[in-house]
Parts: sequence; structure tokens; C-alpha cells
Amino acid sequence: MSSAYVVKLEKLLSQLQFKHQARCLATAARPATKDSRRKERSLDKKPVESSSFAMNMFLGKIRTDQAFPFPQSLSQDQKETLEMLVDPTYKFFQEVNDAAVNDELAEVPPETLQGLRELGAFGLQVPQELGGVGLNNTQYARLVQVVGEYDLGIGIVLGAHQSIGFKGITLFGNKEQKEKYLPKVASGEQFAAFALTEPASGSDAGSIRTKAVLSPDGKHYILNGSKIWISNGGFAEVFTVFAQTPVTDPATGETKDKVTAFIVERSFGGVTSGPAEKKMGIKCSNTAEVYFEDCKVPVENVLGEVGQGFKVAMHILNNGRFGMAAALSGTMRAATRKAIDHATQRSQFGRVISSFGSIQEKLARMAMLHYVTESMAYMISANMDKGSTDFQVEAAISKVFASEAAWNVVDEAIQVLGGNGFMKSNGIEKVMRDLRIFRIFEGTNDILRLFVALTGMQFAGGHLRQLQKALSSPMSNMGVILGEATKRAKRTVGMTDSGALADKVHPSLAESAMLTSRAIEGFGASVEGLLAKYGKNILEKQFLLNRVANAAIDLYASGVVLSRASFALANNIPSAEHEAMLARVWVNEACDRTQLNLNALRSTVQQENFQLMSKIANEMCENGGLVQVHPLGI
Ligand code: MYA
Repeated sequence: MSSAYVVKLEKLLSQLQFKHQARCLATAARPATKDSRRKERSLDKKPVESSSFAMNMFLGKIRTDQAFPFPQSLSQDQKETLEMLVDPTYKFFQEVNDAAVNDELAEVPPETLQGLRELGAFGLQVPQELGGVGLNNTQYARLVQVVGEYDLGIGIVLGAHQSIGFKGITLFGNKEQKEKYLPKVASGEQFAAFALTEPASGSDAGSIRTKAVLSPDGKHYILNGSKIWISNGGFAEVFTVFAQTPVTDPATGETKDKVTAFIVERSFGGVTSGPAEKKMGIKCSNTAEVYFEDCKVPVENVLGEVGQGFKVAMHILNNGRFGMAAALSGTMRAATRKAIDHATQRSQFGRVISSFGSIQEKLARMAMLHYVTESMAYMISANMDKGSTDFQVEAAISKVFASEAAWNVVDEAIQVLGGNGFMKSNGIEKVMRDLRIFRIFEGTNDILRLFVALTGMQFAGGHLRQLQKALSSPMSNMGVILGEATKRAKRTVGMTDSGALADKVHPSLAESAMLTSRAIEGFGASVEGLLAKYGKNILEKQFLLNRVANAAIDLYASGVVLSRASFALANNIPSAEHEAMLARVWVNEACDRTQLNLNALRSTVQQENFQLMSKIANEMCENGGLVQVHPLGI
């Protein structure tokens, strides 16, 4: 049997034409001619091992190192420090900060900013010796959750400052840069901002045009260009700026523009800002254009390596994304509380409305969405604290999930509140306005879905190519080949390796673990099928990639909640049984959705629908609007 499968495996691998797969997400949406600045990249260079739960799902494998048991990263001391910080933070948001006033004023009053400074809120993760609070990611997540519970506008002022504004200095800064900049930004004396986006460069971050050219004496870079929608951009003193710099390849002598990151002070001169943008939500946070005109940036202010700025930007964003999940889980907690208050007090048709199934389903779904989001935030933060560097797919998933879950929860909370929710005085309409941007900034959910699908598929493709290599010298790789052949044989006869997960969860969740395992195996097989069918052309198949991403999100979420609920049950946490119910319902529904998404990858009806939708959209664009004529003909 094994040899038949080896032959089948060889056939499959020969279909994979991944030798020079340019894995550009933006390319999938942009014509090839615009892509000349990008290098082709071989999958050979990509790692074939990963400890990430999410990445391994793309191989149909369950790897539990980072997910089971639910990771914990706080020592007793760190817990005590956190306890001391949580209370004053709640007190500040309940007694000092007024979210409605901030929204009305479209700015944060100076006394509120001063209160935040006194809390240490501007330098939560800056080491204490440099003037910060020295928190790890998990401690930071807990405080950010409080912020999200009360005022997302303030969350953005703080997040744009430390989650991305000066994060590059903590991640990539050298000793001098850290000592020079961190004390002032940590104290809140100076604000920081992250300047990546430009008028012609949003999702396609690599296409920025801001330019930095070395001065003839080699002492400065001369920076020219403009950035848009920069949070804190109107008053920040310290910017992390991304610009194209000419870089000469020592091997070929060829000079090409590559992105470099710089620390830029407003005081360097040549830095100006536009007026504050008028926005739909997060109004108290400042958003402005920032212009650089012959700004002289000392060479010492290059952040990271010259030409490596794109990766600096991606790492900053990867490192900050769990914070959004943490903050939004706080937002969902507050919205749910409001909905419950109303649902348990409001009577209609002679009954409190919380006794009606329609309301119960809404409340239960709100709880599940919150549970998944919060669990993702703390699983990722703990893994980061433990030194994992393999979390970018999870971080992207958490951003997508959290921003959509929070939107959904707040929308449903408003529905439960009925007319009351629509009134400004209730405060929840502001939350809805604030939330809308979270699906757009820090990487749109659309681009992050493609990132999740393609990064996972690239990993799976790399793994398959390793297998292909193994097949070229089968005698010395017999173990690998037989392992793979056995896996496929089992899959064909419907046997599953579900023990991998069932052994890790609490016995009362074993059935949910089986379902998840099967769904992950099916997911891996579907990914392989897509790679075999489309090869590098998968880049162009966004209808399919979105479904792959949706399945990945559902399955990662299932793993996360099974882990947390198992931890709760094993440790007799008071809410353990409630958590187990949340996990069970989540897994049942997520596995059903996954099946639908995977079916869509193969269904001819769906393929036809995708083609039709593509055609409909093209005709609309050609027409400059809807194509269908008015039914009245007038
Ligand atoms: S800031 C602006 C946010 N902007 C974005 O997020 C831009 C989105 N675009 C992108 O991320 C990239 O352009 C994409 C790549 C992903 C589309 N990690 O050829 P490529 C590597 C690690 O695929 P592209 C804002 O909104 C890749 O492997 N590596 O690139 C402020 C490859 O490496 P190699 C990555 O097609 C909001 C290379 O890069 C990643 O151009 C304010 C090139 O890749 C990655 N993620 O497209 C928020 N991606 O060459 C405030 C790519 O080795 C914070 N690569 O193969 C709020 C916080 C919450 C509240 C807190 C309260 C306190």
C-alpha cells in the first residue's frame, strides 16, 4: 500500500510548480507590470518547520507547543504588579476620563493626558531603567483591555504612540537610540507616531514614495515626502518614518530603492503637519498628514539596517496586533454588560426580554465572540512573552477576528437595546463609530486574510517541496516518505489522527477536540489540493484564498477556546463549566462553517459563482455604477 501512495505523492509533487513563486500579496491584486520592483522568491528559502499552531494547520497537522496547555507567562511578582496597576486604571477611566466629552471635543483634555502620564500609560512596556513601567505583553494586554472597555479613542492615542509609534525603537533600536528616545516618550513628555501610509500607498506598504538620500558628506539622509492618516501626526515629536533609500548590491553593483526605517524628530526641521482630520469615530485621537521637506536625518537615526525597513514595519505591526484583540475584548465586555442590563430589566409581552430565545441567542453569541477574542489575545501575548517569534499568522488572525467580533457584538448589543441603543445618551453609538476603523487600519482585514492564507500556503508549499527533495533520494529518506504515505492512506480511508488534540484537552471536551482535529486534517488536504491544482496561480484566486483564510480563522479560534476551556476545567476556575459550553458551541459551529468554506473550494457551482461575481464587478466598474436599469425605467 505504501508504495502506491509514494507514487501518488510523487505525482502530486510534480504538479507543484513553485520554483520561483513570487509571494506578493499585493501582486494578487496588482498588474504584473507594476511589480517590477519586486524580487522573485523561492520557496526553498522558507522554513519548513514552525512551532505555530496556525501555520501547522495548513499541513493538516496539529502542533500543540504554543497552544496547549493554555500558555501562562506571569510570575507571581508580575501578577502582583499587574494587580496594583489594574485598579487605578479602572478608577481613572471611571472617575477621570469622560469618553463622551473627548468625543465631543475631538481631543483629549490636557488634564486627562496628565492623568494618563501619572498612570505611566505612555510607556507601559518601556524598561523601568529607561523610565517606563516595564510590563511584558500579557501585563500590557490586561491594561489595554481596561482602556478598550471605556474609551477606544484614548486607546488609539496610547496605541499609536507605543504599540507602533516608538515600538520600532524598543524592537530594533540600538543602545544609544533607546537611551536617547525612550525616556521622553515613556513619560509622555513627547508623543510618538508611526509614519508608513502615503497617498498612493496603503495596503501595498512596499510601494511608498517618500525618499531618503544620503547627503554628500555621508552624515545625513535628506528626507522628502508626505504621509497621510498618521495617528498622533499633528503633535508627535518623534516619528518612525519609512522611506525609499538607494541601496547598492555589493555583488552586482546594481542600485535599487529599498525601504529603510528612520527615527525622525520634529525638531530636525522640515517636518510639518496638516490639520486634524475630521473622522467618523475615535475622534479624540489626532489624525493628520505629515510632510517631510528636505528634513536632515542623522545617519545614526537609521532604525535597523539600511534597506530592511519593510521588515521593520512588518515586525512592528505584527508585534502590536495582539493589543487590538486585547483592547477590543474589553470593548465587547462593556457592550455585553449594557445589553444584559437592558435585557434583564426590560419587559415586553409580559416577560423580561432576556427570557426570549431570540435575545438569548444574541447574548450567547456575544459571549462566544468575546471568549474567542480574549483567549486569542492572551494566548498570543503569552507566547510572545515566552520568546516565540513565530506568531505573525496568529497575530493577523487575532486582528481580523477581534475587529469583526467587536463590530458584531456592539451591533447586536444595540439591537438588544433597541431604540435606547440608537440614542447618543446611551454611549454605545459612539463605540460603534469608534469601531469601524478597526477593520481598516493596522492592515485591512481583506489584506490580512490574504496574508494569512498565503503565508500558510507558502509554508505548506515549502513543506511539500522538501518532500519532493526527499523523494529524489528515497533510500535515505524512507522514514519521511513512509510517514507521509501513511498519513495520506489514513486520510483516504477516513481514519483521523485526532488523538493529537483529544489527548490535550479536558476529557469533557474530547468530542469537540475530535471535530476540530478532523476539520484541521480536512483543511490541510484542501490546501494541498489547491496547491496541486493552481500552483503559483493561487495568488490570483482571491475568492478561494478568502475562504481558506476564513477556515483558518475558525480553526485557530477552535484550538484557542478548547485550550482555554480545558485550562479552566483542569484548574477548577469558577466559570469553567460555562467556558466549556462556550467552547462546545463555538467548535460545533466553526467546524460546520469550515466544511462549507472547504466545500466552496471544490464546488463547481461556487466556481461558477466566483466567475459570475468577477464579471458582475467588472461590468459595474466599466459602467461607473450599478448596471441594472431602474424597474420603472425612469
Ligand atoms: S499603520 C499602517 C498599517 N499598514 C499596514 O498594515 C500595511 C498593510 N500591508 C502589509 O502588511 C504588507 O504590505 C503586505 C505584504 C502584507 C500586504 N511579517 O512580497 P510580500 C515579508 C513578517 O508578501 P507585499 C495604521 O494603520 C515576506 O515574508 N514578514 O510583500 C495605524 C517577504 O519576506 P521575504 C512579512 O506583497 C493604525 C517580504 O516581507 C510580513 O508588498 C493605528 C515581502 O513580502 C509580516 N506581517 O505585501 C493603530 N508581511 O522577502 C493604533 C510580509 O524574506 C494601534 N512579510 O520572502 C491600536 C492598538 C490597540 C489599542 C491599544 C491601546 C493602548
